[in-house]
Amino acid sequence: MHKAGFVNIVGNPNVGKSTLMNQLVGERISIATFKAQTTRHRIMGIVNTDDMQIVFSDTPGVLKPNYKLQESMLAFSESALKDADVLLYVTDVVENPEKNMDFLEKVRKMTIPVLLLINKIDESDQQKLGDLVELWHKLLPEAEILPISAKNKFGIDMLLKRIKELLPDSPPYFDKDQLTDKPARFFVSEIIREKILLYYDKEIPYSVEVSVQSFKEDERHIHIRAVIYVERDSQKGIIIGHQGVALKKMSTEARKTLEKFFGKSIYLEMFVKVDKDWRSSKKELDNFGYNPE
Ligand SMILES: Nc1nc2c(ncn2[C@@H]2O[C@H](COP(=O)(O)OP(=O)(O)O)[C@@H](O)[C@H]2O)c(=O)[nH]1
Ligand SMILES: [Mg+2]
Repeated sequence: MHKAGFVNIVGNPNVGKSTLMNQLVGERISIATFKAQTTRHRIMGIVNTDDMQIVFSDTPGVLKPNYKLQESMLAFSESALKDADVLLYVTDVVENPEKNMDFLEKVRKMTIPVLLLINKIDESDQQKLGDLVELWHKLLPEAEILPISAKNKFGIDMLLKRIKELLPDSPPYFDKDQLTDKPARFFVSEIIREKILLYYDKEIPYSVEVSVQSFKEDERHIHIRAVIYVERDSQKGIIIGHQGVALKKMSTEARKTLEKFFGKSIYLEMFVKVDKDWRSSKKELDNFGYNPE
Protein backbone atom coordinates (compact mmCIF):
# COMPACT_ATOMS: atom_id res chain seq x y z
CA MET A 1 0.00 0.00 0.00
CA HIS A 2 1.14 3.52 -0.79
CA LYS A 3 -0.09 6.78 0.72
CA ALA A 4 0.11 10.17 -0.95
CA GLY A 5 -1.59 13.52 -0.73
CA PHE A 6 -1.53 17.28 -0.73
CA VAL A 7 -0.98 19.00 2.58
CA ASN A 8 -1.49 22.72 2.19
CA ILE A 9 -0.21 25.36 4.59
CA VAL A 10 -2.32 28.51 4.94
CA GLY A 11 -2.74 31.37 7.40
CA ASN A 12 -2.17 35.07 7.93
CA PRO A 13 1.12 36.76 7.03
CA ASN A 14 4.17 36.25 9.27
CA VAL A 15 2.88 33.41 11.45
CA GLY A 16 5.70 31.09 10.32
CA LYS A 17 4.24 29.12 7.39
CA SER A 18 7.44 29.12 5.33
CA THR A 19 9.61 28.30 8.34
CA LEU A 20 7.31 25.35 9.05
CA MET A 21 7.37 24.12 5.45
CA ASN A 22 11.18 24.15 5.47
CA GLN A 23 11.28 22.16 8.70
CA LEU A 24 8.78 19.61 7.41
CA VAL A 25 10.64 19.13 4.14
CA GLY A 26 14.08 19.34 5.75
CA GLU A 27 15.34 21.79 3.12
CA ARG A 28 15.30 25.54 2.81
CA ILE A 29 12.79 25.61 -0.03
CA SER A 30 10.71 28.62 0.86
CA ILE A 31 12.22 31.97 1.81
CA ALA A 32 11.25 33.18 5.28
CA THR A 33 11.96 36.61 6.74
CA PHE A 34 10.69 38.79 9.54
CA LYS A 35 8.79 40.91 6.97
CA ALA A 36 5.19 40.27 6.00
CA GLN A 37 4.43 39.18 2.44
CA THR A 38 7.74 37.42 1.91
CA THR A 39 6.05 34.56 0.08
CA ARG A 40 4.36 35.48 -3.21
CA HIS A 41 3.77 32.11 -4.85
CA ARG A 42 2.45 28.72 -3.98
CA ILE A 43 5.53 26.55 -3.55
CA MET A 44 5.53 22.78 -3.24
CA GLY A 45 7.95 20.85 -1.07
CA ILE A 46 7.80 17.07 -1.39
CA VAL A 47 8.66 14.48 1.25
CA ASN A 48 9.24 10.96 -0.11
CA THR A 49 9.63 7.62 1.61
CA ASP A 50 9.21 4.12 0.15
CA ASP A 51 5.54 3.89 0.97
CA MET A 52 4.53 7.55 1.15
CA GLN A 53 4.66 10.92 -0.61
CA ILE A 54 3.57 14.13 1.13
CA VAL A 55 3.23 17.15 -1.15
CA PHE A 56 3.35 20.24 1.06
CA SER A 57 2.33 23.63 -0.37
CA ASP A 58 3.48 26.86 1.20
CA THR A 59 1.30 29.83 0.30
CA PRO A 60 1.32 33.63 0.67
CA GLY A 61 -0.35 34.98 3.78
CA VAL A 62 -4.01 35.80 3.40
CA LEU A 63 -4.54 39.53 3.03
CA LYS A 64 -6.92 42.07 1.54
CA PRO A 65 -5.54 42.82 -1.94
CA ASN A 66 -4.54 46.42 -2.71
CA TYR A 67 -3.07 45.81 -6.16
CA LYS A 68 -3.05 43.09 -8.80
CA LEU A 69 0.01 41.26 -7.46
CA GLN A 70 -1.76 40.82 -4.13
CA GLU A 71 -4.87 39.55 -5.93
CA SER A 72 -2.71 36.79 -7.40
CA MET A 73 -1.18 36.11 -3.99
CA LEU A 74 -4.62 35.71 -2.44
CA ALA A 75 -5.68 33.45 -5.32
CA PHE A 76 -2.68 31.18 -4.56
CA SER A 77 -3.84 30.94 -0.94
CA GLU A 78 -7.44 30.24 -1.88
CA SER A 79 -6.43 27.60 -4.44
CA ALA A 80 -4.76 25.78 -1.57
CA LEU A 81 -8.17 25.30 0.04
CA LYS A 82 -9.46 23.49 -3.03
CA ASP A 83 -7.03 20.63 -3.60
CA ALA A 84 -5.88 19.76 -0.09
CA ASP A 85 -6.18 16.32 1.47
CA VAL A 86 -5.14 17.80 4.80
CA LEU A 87 -5.09 21.48 5.65
CA LEU A 88 -2.58 23.05 8.03
CA TYR A 89 -3.99 26.33 9.29
CA VAL A 90 -1.13 28.16 10.96
CA THR A 91 -1.57 30.83 13.59
CA ASP A 92 0.81 32.02 16.28
CA VAL A 93 0.74 33.13 19.91
CA VAL A 94 0.68 36.85 19.06
CA GLU A 95 -1.91 37.34 16.34
CA ASN A 96 -5.53 38.02 17.15
CA PRO A 97 -7.48 34.85 16.31
CA GLU A 98 -10.36 36.91 14.97
CA LYS A 99 -8.15 38.85 12.59
CA ASN A 100 -9.38 37.29 9.37
CA MET A 101 -12.88 35.92 9.84
CA ASP A 102 -13.71 35.70 6.11
CA PHE A 103 -10.94 33.22 5.45
CA LEU A 104 -11.60 31.41 8.70
CA GLU A 105 -15.21 30.95 7.66
CA LYS A 106 -13.99 29.16 4.50
CA VAL A 107 -11.74 26.95 6.59
CA ARG A 108 -14.58 26.14 8.97
CA LYS A 109 -16.70 24.84 6.10
CA MET A 110 -14.06 22.42 4.88
CA THR A 111 -14.79 18.71 5.06
CA ILE A 112 -11.15 17.50 4.98
CA PRO A 113 -9.10 17.19 8.19
CA VAL A 114 -7.85 20.57 9.43
CA LEU A 115 -4.90 20.77 11.81
CA LEU A 116 -4.74 24.09 13.59
CA LEU A 117 -1.12 24.83 14.45
CA ILE A 118 -0.41 27.40 17.12
CA ASN A 119 3.17 28.38 16.27
CA LYS A 120 5.86 30.28 18.22
CA ILE A 121 4.99 28.72 21.55
CA ASP A 122 8.58 29.52 22.55
CA GLU A 123 7.25 33.06 22.94
CA SER A 124 4.36 32.13 25.23
CA ASP A 125 3.66 30.49 28.58
CA GLN A 126 1.41 27.64 29.67
CA GLN A 127 -1.38 29.90 30.92
CA LYS A 128 -1.60 32.03 27.75
CA LEU A 129 -1.36 28.98 25.54
CA GLY A 130 -4.20 27.30 27.43
CA ASP A 131 -6.42 30.33 26.86
CA LEU A 132 -5.54 30.40 23.17
CA VAL A 133 -6.33 26.72 22.71
CA GLU A 134 -9.71 27.30 24.29
CA LEU A 135 -10.45 30.25 22.04
CA TRP A 136 -9.41 28.40 18.89
CA HIS A 137 -11.48 25.42 19.89
CA LYS A 138 -14.52 27.68 19.83
CA LEU A 139 -13.58 29.21 16.47
CA LEU A 140 -12.76 25.93 14.70
CA PRO A 141 -14.50 23.15 16.65
CA GLU A 142 -13.69 20.45 14.08
CA ALA A 143 -9.97 21.18 13.93
CA GLU A 144 -7.30 19.30 15.85
CA ILE A 145 -5.11 21.77 17.70
CA LEU A 146 -1.35 21.28 17.93
CA PRO A 147 1.00 23.80 19.60
CA ILE A 148 4.38 23.96 17.84
CA SER A 149 7.53 25.99 17.47
CA ALA A 150 8.62 25.79 13.85
CA LYS A 151 11.82 27.68 14.55
CA ASN A 152 12.90 25.33 17.36
CA LYS A 153 11.54 22.23 15.62
CA PHE A 154 9.27 21.57 18.55
CA GLY A 155 6.21 19.44 17.75
CA ILE A 156 7.28 18.83 14.16
CA ASP A 157 7.77 15.07 14.49
CA MET A 158 4.37 14.72 16.15
CA LEU A 159 2.84 16.73 13.35
CA LEU A 160 4.45 14.58 10.65
CA LYS A 161 3.21 11.46 12.39
CA ARG A 162 -0.34 12.80 12.48
CA ILE A 163 -0.19 13.83 8.81
CA LYS A 164 0.89 10.30 7.83
CA GLU A 165 -2.14 8.87 9.61
CA LEU A 166 -4.46 11.22 7.76
CA LEU A 167 -3.05 10.73 4.24
CA PRO A 168 -5.24 8.77 1.82
CA ASP A 169 -4.12 5.64 -0.02
CA SER A 170 -2.85 6.77 -3.38
CA PRO A 171 0.00 6.27 -5.83
CA PRO A 172 2.60 9.10 -5.85
CA TYR A 173 1.78 12.31 -7.73
CA PHE A 174 5.39 13.23 -8.55
CA ASP A 175 8.64 11.37 -9.25
CA LYS A 176 9.97 9.89 -6.05
CA ASP A 177 13.26 11.82 -6.36
CA GLN A 178 11.56 15.17 -6.87
CA LEU A 179 11.81 17.70 -4.04
CA THR A 180 9.72 20.55 -5.42
CA ASP A 181 7.57 21.60 -8.36
CA LYS A 182 9.71 24.66 -9.09
CA PRO A 183 12.77 24.83 -11.37
CA ALA A 184 16.25 25.95 -10.24
CA ARG A 185 15.71 29.43 -11.71
CA PHE A 186 12.79 29.99 -9.38
CA PHE A 187 15.02 29.45 -6.35
CA VAL A 188 17.59 31.85 -7.72
CA SER A 189 15.04 34.64 -7.99
CA GLU A 190 13.59 33.81 -4.56
CA ILE A 191 17.02 33.88 -2.88
CA ILE A 192 17.79 37.25 -4.47
CA ARG A 193 14.38 38.54 -3.39
CA GLU A 194 15.07 37.34 0.15
CA LYS A 195 18.26 39.44 0.27
CA ILE A 196 16.36 42.45 -1.05
CA LEU A 197 13.81 41.97 1.74
CA LEU A 198 16.64 41.87 4.25
CA TYR A 199 18.79 44.72 2.96
CA TYR A 200 16.31 47.34 1.74
CA ASP A 201 13.62 49.23 3.64
CA LYS A 202 10.07 50.42 3.30
CA GLU A 203 8.36 49.82 0.00
CA ILE A 204 11.44 48.74 -1.95
CA PRO A 205 11.14 44.94 -1.44
CA TYR A 206 7.46 45.06 -2.34
CA SER A 207 8.17 46.93 -5.59
CA VAL A 208 10.76 44.45 -6.79
CA GLU A 209 10.56 41.43 -9.03
CA VAL A 210 13.59 39.32 -9.95
CA SER A 211 13.87 37.59 -13.29
CA VAL A 212 16.60 35.10 -14.13
CA GLN A 213 17.63 35.65 -17.73
CA SER A 214 20.22 32.91 -17.95
CA PHE A 215 21.35 29.98 -15.83
CA LYS A 216 24.33 28.07 -17.21
CA GLU A 217 25.61 25.18 -15.21
CA ASP A 218 28.62 22.90 -15.51
CA GLU A 219 30.05 20.41 -13.05
CA ARG A 220 31.45 22.95 -10.62
CA HIS A 221 30.10 26.37 -11.53
CA ILE A 222 26.87 28.14 -12.28
CA HIS A 223 26.78 31.37 -14.25
CA ILE A 224 23.66 33.41 -13.54
CA ARG A 225 22.37 36.62 -15.09
CA ALA A 226 19.46 38.18 -13.23
CA VAL A 227 17.46 41.35 -13.70
CA ILE A 228 15.91 43.20 -10.78
CA TYR A 229 12.80 45.03 -11.94
CA VAL A 230 11.57 48.05 -9.97
CA GLU A 231 8.59 50.29 -10.60
CA ARG A 232 10.29 53.71 -10.68
CA ASP A 233 13.63 55.41 -11.47
CA SER A 234 14.04 56.53 -7.86
CA GLN A 235 13.83 52.89 -6.73
CA LYS A 236 16.50 51.90 -9.21
CA GLY A 237 18.80 54.46 -7.62
CA ILE A 238 18.13 53.07 -4.16
CA ILE A 239 18.77 49.47 -5.21
CA ILE A 240 22.10 50.41 -6.78
CA GLY A 241 23.09 52.82 -3.99
CA HIS A 242 25.95 55.33 -3.87
CA GLN A 243 28.71 54.09 -6.19
CA GLY A 244 26.96 50.75 -6.43
CA VAL A 245 27.75 49.82 -2.83
CA ALA A 246 24.24 48.67 -1.88
CA LEU A 247 23.83 46.42 -4.92
CA LYS A 248 27.28 44.96 -4.38
CA LYS A 249 26.59 44.10 -0.76
CA MET A 250 23.23 42.49 -1.54
CA SER A 251 24.67 40.63 -4.50
CA THR A 252 27.52 39.21 -2.40
CA GLU A 253 25.05 37.89 0.19
CA ALA A 254 22.87 36.39 -2.54
CA ARG A 255 25.89 34.68 -4.10
CA LYS A 256 26.88 33.12 -0.74
CA THR A 257 23.39 31.72 -0.16
CA LEU A 258 23.17 30.47 -3.77
CA GLU A 259 26.50 28.66 -3.34
CA LYS A 260 25.17 26.91 -0.26
CA PHE A 261 21.88 26.08 -1.96
CA PHE A 262 23.40 24.60 -5.14
CA GLY A 263 26.71 23.37 -3.68
CA LYS A 264 28.63 24.96 -6.56
CA SER A 265 30.58 28.15 -7.09
CA ILE A 266 28.36 30.89 -8.46
CA TYR A 267 29.13 33.72 -10.84
CA LEU A 268 26.29 36.20 -10.45
CA GLU A 269 25.62 39.18 -12.71
CA MET A 270 22.79 41.52 -11.74
CA PHE A 271 21.13 44.35 -13.64
CA VAL A 272 18.49 46.78 -12.46
CA LYS A 273 15.69 47.87 -14.80
CA VAL A 274 12.54 49.95 -14.48
CA ASP A 275 9.28 48.28 -15.46
CA LYS A 276 6.71 50.94 -14.69
CA ASP A 277 3.88 49.76 -12.38
CA TRP A 278 4.51 46.06 -13.09
CA ARG A 279 2.60 45.08 -9.93
CA SER A 280 -0.63 46.39 -11.45
CA SER A 281 -0.18 45.07 -14.97
CA LYS A 282 -1.87 41.78 -15.78
CA LYS A 283 0.50 41.21 -18.70
CA GLU A 284 3.62 41.69 -16.60
CA LEU A 285 2.28 39.52 -13.80
CA ASP A 286 1.64 36.73 -16.32
CA ASN A 287 5.20 37.19 -17.60
CA PHE A 288 6.58 36.89 -14.08
CA GLY A 289 4.60 33.72 -13.41
CA TYR A 290 1.90 35.00 -11.06
CA ASN A 291 -0.85 33.00 -12.60
CA PRO A 292 -2.81 30.79 -10.22
CA GLU A 293 -4.76 28.11 -12.08
N1 LIG B 1 9.85 32.91 17.98
C1 LIG B 1 9.54 32.23 16.87
N2 LIG B 1 9.59 32.82 15.68
C2 LIG B 1 9.26 32.11 14.58
C3 LIG B 1 8.85 30.75 14.66
N3 LIG B 1 8.56 30.32 13.42
C4 LIG B 1 8.80 31.36 12.59
N4 LIG B 1 9.23 32.45 13.29
C5 LIG B 1 9.62 33.77 12.74
O1 LIG B 1 8.48 34.44 12.23
C6 LIG B 1 8.84 35.26 11.11
C7 LIG B 1 7.96 34.93 9.91
O2 LIG B 1 8.25 33.64 9.47
P1 LIG B 1 7.82 33.13 8.02
O3 LIG B 1 8.10 31.67 7.98
O4 LIG B 1 8.42 33.98 6.93
O5 LIG B 1 6.24 33.41 8.09
P2 LIG B 1 5.13 33.33 6.93
O6 LIG B 1 4.94 34.73 6.44
O7 LIG B 1 3.90 32.80 7.59
O8 LIG B 1 5.67 32.41 5.86
C8 LIG B 1 10.32 34.98 10.84
O9 LIG B 1 11.08 36.03 11.43
C9 LIG B 1 10.56 33.65 11.54
O10 LIG B 1 11.89 33.48 11.97
C10 LIG B 1 8.81 30.13 15.97
O11 LIG B 1 8.49 28.97 16.15
N5 LIG B 1 9.15 30.93 17.04
MG1 LIG C 1 5.94 32.73 3.85
